[in-house]
This record gives sequence, structure tokens and C-alpha cells, in this order.
Amino acid sequence: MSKYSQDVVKMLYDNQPEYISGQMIAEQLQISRTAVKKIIDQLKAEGCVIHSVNHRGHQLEQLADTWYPGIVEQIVDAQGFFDDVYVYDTIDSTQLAAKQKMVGHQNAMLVLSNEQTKGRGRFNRFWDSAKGKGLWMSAVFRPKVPFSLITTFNLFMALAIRESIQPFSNDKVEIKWPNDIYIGSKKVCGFLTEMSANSDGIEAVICGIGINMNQHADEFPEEIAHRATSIFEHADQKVDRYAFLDTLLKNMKKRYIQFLTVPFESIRDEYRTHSNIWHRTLKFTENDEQFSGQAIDIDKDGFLLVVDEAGTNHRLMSADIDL
Ligand code: BTX
Repeated sequence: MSKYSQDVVKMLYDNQPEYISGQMIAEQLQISRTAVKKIIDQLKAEGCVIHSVNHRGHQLEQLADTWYPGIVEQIVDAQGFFDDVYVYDTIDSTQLAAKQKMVGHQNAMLVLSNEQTKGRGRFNRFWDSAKGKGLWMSAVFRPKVPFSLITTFNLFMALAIRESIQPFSNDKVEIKWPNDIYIGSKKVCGFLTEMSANSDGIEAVICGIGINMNQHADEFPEEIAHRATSIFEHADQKVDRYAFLDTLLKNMKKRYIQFLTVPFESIRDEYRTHSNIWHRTLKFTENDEQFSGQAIDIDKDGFLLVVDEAGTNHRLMSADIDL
């Protein structure tokens, strides 16, 4: 996409819901009206819904299912939290890109891509990241906190993601400790937190977030179709990816500040209320060990307390849980 297309789409976006004339766009960008018309036609072909009316100009109704860097930057800048943002059309993994981009400076950063060809979950498991269907993003934070606090970071982010999805969904959105967000019995989001540290302390916390926004149920690959869902499947309309990103970044900022300033204990009740793992017998897999049991609580460090069927207590830092 040419630089001018980025400028035009941003002008249309900034002018919403008003019309802007082709003449005005041409003058501001110092290009011909024919060039403007060509760009507008191209944006329409990409999937932008733009109303073009003689003597009034162009009005943007809906953006295409893609991240336009200029608009993403505007949303990110308005939050005043992340210093840098990188937007890709396609990439192997935003998590890998974030780890490369964060070297040599102390900036907080975001990396987003329309598609990932090698999206990864925990233990290098695949993460399906279809083009234009979801939010595939990695966020790099630079907390100056002791190592011991990091075990709770993921829990604060879980709340941020859950409360961002909820307003877009007609159905209840819940946290499945430690790394997933569910709607009903299906996963709508997976996220993971990795850390980079040296002997002086933490260099960065890298949070990779995959959220299924607009897939239809029959669009998921066969191996995950029975346990994956999207926000769209629980909404009346397509998710506006920009409105969603804005909501998510606001909540991430809020929860990050909370992470830095209050102990997990002060949000524990809230976390418990929004979790889907209580009062049922579940199958846990931790490393190679498997057992059935009931989750009882989460302790102040974010570890899950479980009692297995033989009555033995377990304190889990991470595990796979079959619902
Ligand atoms: P996880 O290991 O808990 O979940 C991975 C498992 O989830 C897979 O084995 C598969 O069964 C299932 N799965 C794969 N893709 C999807 C999907 N789109 N929706 C629902 N279920 C799925 C959770 O790992 C953490 C995932 C983080 C993904 C983000 S995306 C941006 C960033 N970049 C990157 O490479 N990873 C992170």
C-alpha cells in the first residue's frame, strides 16, 4: 500500500462521520484528483465501506479487516503509553518480532500483524492466526519490579483482556487460569507472558495476545474447531477492530498500572469471580504429571491451589486444564 493510501485512509477516518471532498484530499496531499480517486477505489476494493457522492466527496463508514499503520499509531499515541508500534501485514510471529525489536533500548512497544504464519502458544504449540480475522499482538513492558512480582503479571493482563472482550460479546466472557479467555466452553483468546532478564533485573516482559475477533465458526482449522470461538460468534455484528484495540489498550494500561501499584491480593476476588474453573472436577496436566481434582483458590503469588481426588494438595504455577 502506498504512502498516499495510508494518508487518504487516515483523512477519511479522522473526518468520520463527515464527507471530505476529493479536491480537499488532493490539495492536502498535493496529488491529483485522479490519483485520489484511484486510491479511494483501491480502498473500496480492499473492503473499506466508503460512500462517494458527487459534490460532497467521500465518507468512511467502515474500515477493511486490516491494520492501517497510521490509524493504529493514532490510537496508540492517544493512550500515551507505548513508545513504539510496529504493524505488519504478515509475519512469522509478533512475539519473535517483539523480542528482536526490543533489543538495545528501554521503550515500551507494540507489534501487531494482520496474519502470523508461525503464531505460537505455550510449549511452542501452534496458534492459528488467520489473516484479517483476529488481533495478533505482542506488547513489551518495562517494569522495574522485583522478579518475585512477575508471577502475577499474567493475572492482571487476564483481567484486562476479559473486560475488553466482554462489551463486544452478548455472552459471558471468563478467564481460564492461567492463559486463556473463554466464552462458554470455547477459547476466544490465548495469551502468554515471557520475560527477559539479566543479573541487574528485568529487561522486559513480553505479553503475546491472540484474540479471535471475526472468524465464523466454520473458518477455524479442523483440529481446533470444536474448542475455538470468536467474539463475532457471540455478537450481533462484526467486531470493529479499531474500537476493540482502543478498548484493549486502555484496559491494559489500567491493569499494568495496577500491577505496579497494588498486590494481586487486592484484585484476587475480582479474578476469582471472572474465572470459570471453580466448583467442578477438572483434569490437570503439569509437566508430565496428570491428575483430576478441584481448584480451591489462587494464592497471593498467583499460584493455583488444587486438591486432587486422593486429597493431596498441589500449588501450580502453570498447567493445562481440561474443562
Ligand atoms: P496455548 O499453548 O495455551 O494454546 C495453544 C493451543 O490452543 C493449541 O494447541 C490449539 O489447541 C489451540 N489453538 C490454536 N490456535 C487457536 C485459536 N486461534 N483459537 C483458539 N484455540 C487455538 C496460548 O497458548 C497463547 C497463545 C498466544 C498467541 C499470541 S498471538 C500473538 C503472539 N505471537 C505469537 O506467536 N503468539 C502470541
